[in-house]
Amino acid sequence: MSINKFPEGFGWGTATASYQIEGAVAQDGRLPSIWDTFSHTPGKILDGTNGDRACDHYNRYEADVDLMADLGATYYRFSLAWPRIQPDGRGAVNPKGVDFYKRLVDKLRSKGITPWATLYHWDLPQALQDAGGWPVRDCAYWFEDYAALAFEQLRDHIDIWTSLNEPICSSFLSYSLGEHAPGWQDPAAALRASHHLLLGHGLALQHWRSVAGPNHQFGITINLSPVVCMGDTAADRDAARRVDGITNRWFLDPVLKGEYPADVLADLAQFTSLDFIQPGDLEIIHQPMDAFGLNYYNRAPVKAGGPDAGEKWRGGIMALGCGDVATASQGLPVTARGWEIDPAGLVWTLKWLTETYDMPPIWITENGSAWDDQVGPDGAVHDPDRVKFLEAHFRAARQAIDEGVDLRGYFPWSLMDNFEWAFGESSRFGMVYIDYETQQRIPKDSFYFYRDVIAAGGVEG
Ligand code: IFM
Repeated sequence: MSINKFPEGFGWGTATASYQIEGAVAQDGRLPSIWDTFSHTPGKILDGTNGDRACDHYNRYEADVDLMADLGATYYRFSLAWPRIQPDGRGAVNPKGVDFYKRLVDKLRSKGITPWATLYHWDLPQALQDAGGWPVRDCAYWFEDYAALAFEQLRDHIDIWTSLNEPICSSFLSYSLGEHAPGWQDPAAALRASHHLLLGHGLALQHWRSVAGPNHQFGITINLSPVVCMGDTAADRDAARRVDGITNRWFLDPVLKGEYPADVLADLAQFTSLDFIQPGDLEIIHQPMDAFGLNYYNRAPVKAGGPDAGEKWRGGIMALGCGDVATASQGLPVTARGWEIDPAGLVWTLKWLTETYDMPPIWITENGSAWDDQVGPDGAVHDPDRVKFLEAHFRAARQAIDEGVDLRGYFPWSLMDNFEWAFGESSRFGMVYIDYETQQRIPKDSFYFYRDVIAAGGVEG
């Protein structure tokens, strides 16, 4: 069988995030983030774990980079921990926190791996939450200061900088659904948080661009759940429009077009004041970008619900105006998390983005699946479902390139099992198995599969 190769120079990488892997929460001057507080609150994390130890990557980063090198990865996407770099969220830098990232990046570079930094993957310093958190406008400006400080410290080490990871999660899931830190259930606050996150993104990029060198690249990562309308009535179509509006277009349109979607603004105005959107904000949010990070896991099949609808779409709580929408199913196989496996949705999403927006080059900054992995009697971890998942999605990505998408790289989530937020250590997404007690790392079959794909430059087909 011949190899269907990706373009020359395609970026094969892996991805992680600070709170999910670093552990060492009290080491070298780091102070608590909202996730330390939240995960230590009884009942918030499914298996009662927290990020105190996670993968102890802070102390084991060299071995982890060696694993990446063994994989043949050419990129590593990780996030900077705000409470390590600026422990109080404001004020002086913590040199020891910065030094950790310098050591990490030096090690990456020594292995020929390009570092890709995310500034904010949800670990807001607790001190800033105590001062109001993302629902207050000041938070966007605290973020700008942090962005400036981190860039000043690490600009010679890191070329690719993205502002936010998945702003829908750090707003709606965190301040409305209450599933993520800080666990609020206040939809209006969540909406304000979403705007301030986007404003923070714009301020950060504006600042970075003004001081950048020719080597620097800037962008954002947004997760998309393309909506599939599972009914054929006008009510079904309207439900799909509303869900698509609040989950996808609410984040994409300001960043890529400099405007909020008019239909969503009209929906929201029925429920809450929109006066947090101030004159000039959208111009700030709409910054030129060098890279767009897409996180894709699945699509969102929905239909109109009504009072007797079974499970209401999560947006009913997450965001205003979708309380009557019902979750549906496309009847596809699902992962251990119950997420539909939908590689065709990846092709659709990449093409839709390309056709709808004036896109910078796209990178898949996350895509992956959780399974109930176990170490077998042979000491290995066989994860055929993850292998199949990855293979199907790599093919989908290749197809999208053939169909005209400017896709530059692919970072499966995740390098290794890690602290999976509200699911704790119980949900495993890694290509490397972590024994949390011993901290042993065991590459799974999917690791070796991915290694072969990277070495071959593509998948068989
Ligand atoms: O683990 C998360 C990651 O932090 C953000 N994107 C989705 C992943 C799987 O839930």
